[in-house]
Amino acid sequence: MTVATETSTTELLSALGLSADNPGAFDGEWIDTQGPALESVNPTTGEVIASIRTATATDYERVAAAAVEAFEAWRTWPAPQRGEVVRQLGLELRQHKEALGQLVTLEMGKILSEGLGEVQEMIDMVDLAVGMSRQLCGLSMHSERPEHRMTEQWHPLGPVGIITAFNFPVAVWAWNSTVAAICGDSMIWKPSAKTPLCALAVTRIAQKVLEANDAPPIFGLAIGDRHQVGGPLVADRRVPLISATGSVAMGRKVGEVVASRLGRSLLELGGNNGIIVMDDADLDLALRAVLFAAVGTAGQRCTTNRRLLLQKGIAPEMKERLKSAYASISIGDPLDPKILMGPLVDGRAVEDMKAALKVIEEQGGKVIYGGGTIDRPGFFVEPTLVEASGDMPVTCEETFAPILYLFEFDTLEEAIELHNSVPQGLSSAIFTTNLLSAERFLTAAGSDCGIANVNIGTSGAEIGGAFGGEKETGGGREAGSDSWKAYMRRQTCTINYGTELPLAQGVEFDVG
Ligand code: UN1
Repeated sequence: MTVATETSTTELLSALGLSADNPGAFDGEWIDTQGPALESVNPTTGEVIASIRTATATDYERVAAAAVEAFEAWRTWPAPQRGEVVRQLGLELRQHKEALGQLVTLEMGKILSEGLGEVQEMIDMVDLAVGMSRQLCGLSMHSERPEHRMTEQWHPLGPVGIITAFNFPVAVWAWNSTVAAICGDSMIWKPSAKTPLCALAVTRIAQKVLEANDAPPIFGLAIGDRHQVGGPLVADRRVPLISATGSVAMGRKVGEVVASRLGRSLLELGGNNGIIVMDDADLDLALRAVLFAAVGTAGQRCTTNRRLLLQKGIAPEMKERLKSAYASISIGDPLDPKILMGPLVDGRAVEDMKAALKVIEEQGGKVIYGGGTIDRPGFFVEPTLVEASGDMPVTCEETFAPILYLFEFDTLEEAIELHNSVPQGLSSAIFTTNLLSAERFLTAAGSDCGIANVNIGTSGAEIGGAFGGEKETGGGREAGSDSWKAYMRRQTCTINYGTELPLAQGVEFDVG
């Protein structure tokens, strides 16, 4: 299965309702956008796949106004009926899984198995959200006043701004949009400029489902730059929640603007995820997990394993095994099923990796495997292993590339301290067969991350759990568990079914 030829690329685009030149905004209809052309580039070849006419600030305004109107209608639909629309989205996604997965691979560069996995993640989110649509439960409390009743209920929140990154160009939309939809919200999606075709394809699928159900156009889309779309969206007082995925630098700006208008933000930002391998670990398991977590998606997941902390007894063996495993990683066209690592997303990502490697060298890091780029079209680099130490500031930064820093430690206490010493707090893992070490890693004094795993790598989380992290990762939680609460507003209701008006806290306030 490959879409290497020009004809098959055209066929793939047309199977998903796309062409060589596409409008870049949707408000229930495709808007004849007039903003500058944006070219979608295949990172495997460096060639242009298709072009998009981006949205201007005027186009954004149309999408935002439509989202407000759609919200006003959608919020009156019973939640299980909203769930039914989302269920049908799942049927369409199942039908388009192959094509959409291929498009993810073509436009973003992750291997096909991961491209298909990403669409599966959307489908899983749909199934979860459909169930949630019948479980948006509030609490009831006992009132301190006689003949009074207190309850808590959840209402739709409003139009939600969804800002997504290139590395999960479709799944992260689904994390937000399936839940927001069952919660009764409309959406304005601003996808990454590096993966506009994925966003167009997804929105076309969603459009079909909305139209089949005569549903309001809740799935708005505006592809444009930060001046025309991003800035206006983040500052828009009609949008009570901005859910943003991307770098810490981006999240800091978004968070500031949203906070200044007292809106809510849900931030899922950078990770610097560590894996601790204890002397008693099953090394075969640890090795396989580290390979997927560090090399998978060419190191471009927010959950990518970037720091490997090895207990001294097993460090030499693990390093040797890692070096030979890295040497066997097949690098090339991500549509080829034999390939395990595709390209980085663009030339800038390659430059960023080179710049990080320079700093690594200056700070005393030793590259023990890789470190180079690969001489072929597209944006290919070598997966890289670096012997590092705790006093290298570069190891506190997230470089979105397959660079894995190797540290050594003596005790678990030392490992946990080193592990928690970075500003980010997304995902973490320990490999051990000792129950006590595993449990210690999970205590309040253990991992400080939003995700903490035992004998599993840092990436590839299931959607049933709440996804997100602490510290500079931004504190937001998306996907499963009770994350839906971020997409609704809570209302506390006290009902007096008696004929007296007793006041709380025993306050008396009687006239005459
Ligand atoms: C991301 O990189 O932004 O846990 C999300 C994982 C995926 C999601 C990653 N399910 O690796």
